[in-house]
Amino acid sequence: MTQAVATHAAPKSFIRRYIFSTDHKVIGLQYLFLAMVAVAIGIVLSLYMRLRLAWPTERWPLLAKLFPNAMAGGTISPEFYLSLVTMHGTIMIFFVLTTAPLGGFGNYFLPIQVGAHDMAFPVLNMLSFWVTLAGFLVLMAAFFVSGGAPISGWTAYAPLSAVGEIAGPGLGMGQNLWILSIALFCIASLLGALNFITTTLNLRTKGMSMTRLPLTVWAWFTTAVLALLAFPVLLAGGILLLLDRVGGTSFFVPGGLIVSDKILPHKGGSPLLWQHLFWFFGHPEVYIAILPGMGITSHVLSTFARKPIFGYRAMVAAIFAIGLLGFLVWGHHMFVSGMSPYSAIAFSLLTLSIGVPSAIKTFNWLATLYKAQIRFTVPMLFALGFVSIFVTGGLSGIILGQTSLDIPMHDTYFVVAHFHLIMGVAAIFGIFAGTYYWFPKMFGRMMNETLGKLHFWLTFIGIYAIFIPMHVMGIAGHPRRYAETAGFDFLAPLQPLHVFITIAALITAGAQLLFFFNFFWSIWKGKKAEVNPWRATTLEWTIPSPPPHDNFGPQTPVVHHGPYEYSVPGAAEDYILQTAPPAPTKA
Ligand code: HEM
Ligand SMILES: [Cu+2]
Repeated sequence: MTQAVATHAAPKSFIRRYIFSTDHKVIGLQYLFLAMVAVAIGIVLSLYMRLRLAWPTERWPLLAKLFPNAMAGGTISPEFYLSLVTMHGTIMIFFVLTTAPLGGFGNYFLPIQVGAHDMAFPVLNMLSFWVTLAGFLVLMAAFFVSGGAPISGWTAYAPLSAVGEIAGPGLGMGQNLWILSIALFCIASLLGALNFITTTLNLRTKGMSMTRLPLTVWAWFTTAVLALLAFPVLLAGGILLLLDRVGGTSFFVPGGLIVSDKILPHKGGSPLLWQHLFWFFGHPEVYIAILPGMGITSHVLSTFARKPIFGYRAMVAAIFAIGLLGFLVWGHHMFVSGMSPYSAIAFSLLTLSIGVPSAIKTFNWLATLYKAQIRFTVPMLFALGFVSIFVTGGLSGIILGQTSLDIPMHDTYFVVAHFHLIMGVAAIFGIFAGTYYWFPKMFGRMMNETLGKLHFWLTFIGIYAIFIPMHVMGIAGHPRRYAETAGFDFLAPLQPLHVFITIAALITAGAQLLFFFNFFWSIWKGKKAEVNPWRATTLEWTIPSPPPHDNFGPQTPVVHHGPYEYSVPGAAEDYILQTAPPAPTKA
């Protein structure tokens, strides 16, 4: 039996259809395109940094054209380097890793995968995209105001971020814009999170019990819960920081602080308070970035291994455990802040305990692959790459989670290597897996496999070439956020590694052009996609590619099967759609 529902007709005008659309699919694509613009800018900024690190005395008149003020004379000053670090980190974390996996794929596919016609609150959904875009534009504006972009890093540690331009370039208007941008982003993410949670709980179609949800939906749902609990803390912190800067308050600035020979008028605030607020958000944020990637990886591995995901319930429990524990470990970013060793032990133990659900997930991914007839498609390669990078990045996490090891390693390149692998690149691989997997559904055409495979191998090898040497540099004591090492004799022998990393980064970044080309070329010229090109089981593969405005038409689908019924003994084919009629019960 199918259920009839009241649906609204597709809007006619171009503006209502593609610009101010309330259709979750259009909004999902808007988020994806925003993330693509953001990642391109983020990569360019990282290459500027890499060039400076490899060849510190070189002039770059051509590159200076993009930043005529900041790069007057064609060189990157240490201050401008810090602006680049700040903007690169902020863009990547917020506008790429939060925007694409949750805002992009979550919006597009969560309603379809639960069998709904749209999100629970379509207008809020539209608003959340436009507020995100406003946040992005405000952040970009920081490059163009007097003083330029802030230099306080993506963590905006006080008092540097709190006392205004007296403390350095970019800390005037640039820092204000940064705070405003992040505040907008927080508001948008809250609106989005409400939608994801309500849609998952209330709009599931008939037969779609919680245990029949694809693991992607579980991942987006958990991520939304994290977003709902974490972003308000950052928002509050941001407002207090702004008040310290413009309202004369002293939340984060200690009394008697002297900057540039002047005693500041602030009294009795605590810089550590900012660190607590920031990381109470910041650690869950790294899970907000990576959990959707875990969901996509589970989904894609099962599809192309042609086997049910191993331990479905354990996978759901592990996602929840990671989400919950993620709120209890923020102190591991503050081991050197003078905290009591007793709290450090608690934070350390809790941090290491996240290894348990992470290991469960990894074990189940490998068990899913065990004795499988794997189809090495491009999305599958990226999902396998995700597992590889997640494990590599996780291993250095076990090292940094221990106070005794973190204290010497803190703020070195070891940390840069760790977080880029576990959060940055793993999440990016999840995004790539999702893009190659769902492209046929979103655009009705296939991406080119050969180009995709070339893109995968260049990126996979390139990423390791960039980030493995950084571990070595960190152990040798190379500090992070330093534009150059001249004057530190013990770092001189590391310079060839810097050159090696920069060349690897240039090649890896170049390889991303293959992806962009493949993406846009395939939208218009790719081979036409069938309804279900991967022979997959979940609801999005039962409707046309691309799906019509109201997804399922006037009827909602009825679900009779779990999400990963691959290679079921006795079945006619090696997959069973979730909507296939129920198996006849034996008499
Ligand atoms: C081609 C790939 C990338 C390269 C070559 C690259 C390079 C860099 C460099 C050179 C730094 C500055 C290190 C320092 O001086 O401390 C940095 C910092 C950072 N990157 Fe990346 N990056 C890449 C991708 C990403 C991605 C995908 C993310 C997403 C999470 C990311 C997030 C960050 C963050 C959060 C920081 C720290 C900013 C701060 O210290 O405030 N990066 N990256
Ligand atoms: Cu953390």
